[in-house]
Amino acid sequence: MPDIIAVPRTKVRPKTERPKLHKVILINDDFTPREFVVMVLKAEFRMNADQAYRVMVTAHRRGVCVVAVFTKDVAETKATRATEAGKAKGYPLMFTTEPEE
Ligand code: TYC
Repeated sequence: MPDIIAVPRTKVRPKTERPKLHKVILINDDFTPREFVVMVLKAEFRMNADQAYRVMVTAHRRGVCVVAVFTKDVAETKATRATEAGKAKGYPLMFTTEPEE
């Protein structure tokens, strides 16, 4: 009797998890000048004047505003650089990051 070789008919497709994106969040404060916030947003996040102004005003009115999403490394680097830009001028300007759901 010939051997029966079972051929698996289901394809194994290993799922590659997409790396989670991280939000950069701008936090309002009472001291950093509006124009400075706009300048940092333009420089670090490559926003135009209009985009930067809208993000700044949203944080000013609501307390926080999502600036953009990036991979974890890029989000953390940009948030740190932008926060440092404020610190260098003596402002308490703060950018944080958090993973997207
Ligand atoms: N609230 C600041 C002011 O009135 C401006 C400001 C906006 C500061 C957004 C931080 O994330 C910020 N001068």
